[in-house]
Amino acid sequence: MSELVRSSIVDRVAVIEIDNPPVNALSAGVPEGLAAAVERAQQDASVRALVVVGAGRTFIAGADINELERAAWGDDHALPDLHGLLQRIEDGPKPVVMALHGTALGGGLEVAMAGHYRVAVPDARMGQPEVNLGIIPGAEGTQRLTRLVGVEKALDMCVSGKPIAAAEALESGLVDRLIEGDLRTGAAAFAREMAVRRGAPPKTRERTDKLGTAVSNAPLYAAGRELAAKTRRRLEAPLAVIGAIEAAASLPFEEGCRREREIFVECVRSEQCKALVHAFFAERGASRVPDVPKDTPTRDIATVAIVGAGTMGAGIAMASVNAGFRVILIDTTERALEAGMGTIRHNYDSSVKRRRFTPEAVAERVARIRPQVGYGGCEAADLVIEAVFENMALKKQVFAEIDAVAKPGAVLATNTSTLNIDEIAAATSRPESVVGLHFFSPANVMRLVEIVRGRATGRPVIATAMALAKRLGKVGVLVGNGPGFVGNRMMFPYMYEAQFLVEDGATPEQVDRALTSWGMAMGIFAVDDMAGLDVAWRVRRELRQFADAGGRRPLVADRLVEAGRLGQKTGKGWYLYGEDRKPQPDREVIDLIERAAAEAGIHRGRFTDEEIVERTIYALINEGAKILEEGLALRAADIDVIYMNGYGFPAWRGGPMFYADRVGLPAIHAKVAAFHREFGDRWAPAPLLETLATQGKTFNAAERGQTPS
Ligand code: 3H9
Repeated sequence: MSELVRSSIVDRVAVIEIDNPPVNALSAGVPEGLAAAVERAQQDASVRALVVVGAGRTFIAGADINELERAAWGDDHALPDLHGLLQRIEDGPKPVVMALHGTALGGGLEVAMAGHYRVAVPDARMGQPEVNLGIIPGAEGTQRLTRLVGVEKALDMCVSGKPIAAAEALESGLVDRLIEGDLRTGAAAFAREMAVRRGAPPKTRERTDKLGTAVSNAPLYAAGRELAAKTRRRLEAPLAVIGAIEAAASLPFEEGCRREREIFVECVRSEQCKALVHAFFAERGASRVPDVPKDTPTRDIATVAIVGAGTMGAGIAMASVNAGFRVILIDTTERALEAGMGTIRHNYDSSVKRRRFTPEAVAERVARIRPQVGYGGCEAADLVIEAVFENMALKKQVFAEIDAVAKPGAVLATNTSTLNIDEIAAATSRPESVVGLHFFSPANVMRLVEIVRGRATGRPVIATAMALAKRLGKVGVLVGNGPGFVGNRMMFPYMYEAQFLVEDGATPEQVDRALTSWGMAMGIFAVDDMAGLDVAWRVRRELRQFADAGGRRPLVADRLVEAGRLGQKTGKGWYLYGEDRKPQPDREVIDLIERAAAEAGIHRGRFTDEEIVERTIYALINEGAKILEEGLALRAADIDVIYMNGYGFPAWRGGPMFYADRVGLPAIHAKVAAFHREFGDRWAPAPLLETLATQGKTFNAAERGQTPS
């Protein structure tokens, strides 16, 4: 018997257990082992019913994404095919009960739906998240799910990729019973009950009662497409999956399955699948730090003190209470604290309106935040996060004060987005406890945290910061201590190039449109307005490295700040903002740009969207290559994770470094070298880009061992 699948018989019920840690993925050997165990139990005269259950923390979390990745890169042998297994489960004469806990996702839910019945523990979740990997369910999931829950619900689950809770699964017909108490015992009892029912056990594939008609389904498909276009912009799989659900409702089961498989295979081979699978592993790989092994001891955190109740501090406080921590929110005046608590209440109010939280849950969270003037009580904090103004002198003063009150063993973190961690740590008597936690605004929403390692930062402190990011539901990426760390350092050449394009003849609107059509969540000028133009202005003054770009100084941004145009908060920046906060082009800005260009003797021309994208995105890539070479990022994939989670880079393009790999480094290098000749020093190709391009290598290949095609 395969060790991945075990069977035992308890009181005439065969309990088949899948044991493939960590998440019982359907890796090679699991489907075969499961099919053999089902076959044996069906043949065994002493068995009346079967229960399939997952060992460890979950039922099956889906196909093995490693195999999927190999298939995406051209290895057809790795393409998972579960048809034989599903048929064997569904066609057997004895009832098969799928017992779900943890998460039944993707191929896991597909296996579960081939069973005759499903039972689940109340905190189990079920979903078809395949679209997040650029594919659709490929093991008859679209066909069975549509039959079990109906077209509307199937569309919702498959297009959004979001799992549903067990209670919702029960209500929609996906699950037959919830089991309180021990799952195996409850599932076996349920199986015995079903075994005495007359007739053959029900087959999902024979059901037609929820399939609707062409007329009743047409508006549902239209709504599904609208939802996909709105919420999953430019993604191919969410639209593709609607085609498979249409097939489920309009074709006989076998034909529907064939159609689903065709679409699945097409999606697996797509560029988007390669990128999204890269994103999946890149995110998980980011937590691996070579000299900080997984078993590094971490410090316990229950109470978090946050110094600074501004927008950032308030967002971090929300993220912290959402994760179950107690929070002390510190500022220098009652007024500042009231404003901070006001921001927090306002944000939670809108979550209640959007039904994300109940009013009771919000009240409980807010009650866990203790606003406080001064550092009294700060000695109780296990972690202190400084979130004051971006100014070195102020940060040093705050750290000296924190050092005086924080208990031994507390982690001291700074939320600086650009400043030198070592200098900040030197203001304390315990630099080994100091780490950067660079949250992104709004901190209660954005998933990225750059964890900045100073020269003295201790390994347990890094491990604690990594664990904290996970507990906060965020993705932590370790970066080195250089100006701007990784994300913001790359942002400057990208942003400046956009500003030069505007001085050279484009408009902010044209640049932003080119970038958003290419896939960026927002245009760079809209981002600058949202962050506040004074932020970059201050950085330009604080850090000489960012004052210009290889000799050329942007002309317009400073003038906008001097004119009081600080972005959204003042109602105008690169754009004009009305009540609706939508950016409107502003003639005044265009005049200012034209004047600045004329004074500097710049000849203004025209640009295609392609030129705009190349100048901005390639600036990002070239800087990324320098960062990689300097060791500020551990791997190219980490840079990808940072850009996809913190800067609105489209995940379906896999991040800037993965995108560069796919375009081909020789082509990127040739273009960068041409820009170098045309525009001078700021475009000097990164030596690493040059080397890899010459050797025919890629940024990401070494990391995942994949063969770029
Ligand atoms: C599919 O099923 C296609 C079918 O329709 C077609 C069939 C023909 N495979 O996330 P975590 C690893 S597509 C391989 O940190 P958590 C993960 O890399 C699949 N490995 O844990 C990590 O490894 P490491 C549809 C997987 O508790 C470790 O497990 N299914 C897989 O925060 C822990 O992961 C999905 O898309 C996998 N399927 O969350 C589900 N899943 O420790 C994807 C995880 O070496 N998975 N690993 O870094 C998830 O959403 C989360 O992992 C899960 C656990 C919620 C399960």
